[in-house]
Amino acid sequence: MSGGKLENRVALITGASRGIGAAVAKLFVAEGAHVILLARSKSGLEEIDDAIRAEYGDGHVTLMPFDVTKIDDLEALGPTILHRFGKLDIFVANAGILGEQTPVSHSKIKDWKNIYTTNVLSNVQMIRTLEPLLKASDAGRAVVTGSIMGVEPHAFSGQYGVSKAAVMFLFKTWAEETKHTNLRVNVIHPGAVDTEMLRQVFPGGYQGTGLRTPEQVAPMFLEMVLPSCTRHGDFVVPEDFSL
Ligand code: NJP
Repeated sequence: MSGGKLENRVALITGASRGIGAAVAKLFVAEGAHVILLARSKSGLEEIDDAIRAEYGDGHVTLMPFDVTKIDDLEALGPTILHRFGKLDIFVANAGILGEQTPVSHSKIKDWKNIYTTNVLSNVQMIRTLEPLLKASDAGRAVVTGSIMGVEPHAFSGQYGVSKAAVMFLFKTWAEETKHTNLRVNVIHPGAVDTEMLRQVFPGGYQGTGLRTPEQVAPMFLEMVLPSCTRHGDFVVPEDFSL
């Protein structure tokens, strides 16, 4: 909104049709950003758009129904955003899937290829196509939603853990490559968040401590994309969380 912390910023948020990405989108709009929401589900995106319009009015959201596994088509994302908006200030790399929960010895190569394409290769392609825009911004910001499962191995979650370890390493590497630019790149560990993905991991209900709502973790993303943010190449974790 006018006078918000993200006034005049244009933000791309992937995985914005529900869960963490949708909550981040609402917070960014509340702070004055224009958000480009990307996910496969058109109806999911429209639902978030309706909720944002009801609260903040028209003109704050652009919907981009898209499947990030279409790697070759993703190459056009940067030029498309440049043509439509003239710039991009913020990239939230949040889309992700859980993959199959199965022992490595029983897992199928086709499932590994699918999760690696969704969680890792799509982000390589987005970095390739978006970096020129983010570097051209006066305060380009990028964050990826990481996971503790990519730090500590969990039985039966190999596909997810390996893909999350890879994408976090990817963003840390990108941070090394951009440390002398205006761009700030960080990895956010949200902890356990009550979303569809968590319900897939714990179909009987999450029994651990520290469960948060998507709305409770969204401020971590806001902090990392503010023009005033100086953190770079960091793992960002909730206050009561240690790695
Ligand atoms: O999960 P969920 P979260 N192309 O399933 C989208 C990480 N994380 O909010 O395509 C484009 O509600 C999907 O949209 P759709 C996690 O690894 C979570 O929890 O319409 N988009 C939806 O919007 C992930 O990186 C926890 O199905 C695609 C979104 O991704 C991020 O948080 C803990 C897509 C997934 O939303 C958000 O997940 C943690 C594709 N091919 C990290 N495939 C947690 N929840 O506890 C999926 O440490 N999407």
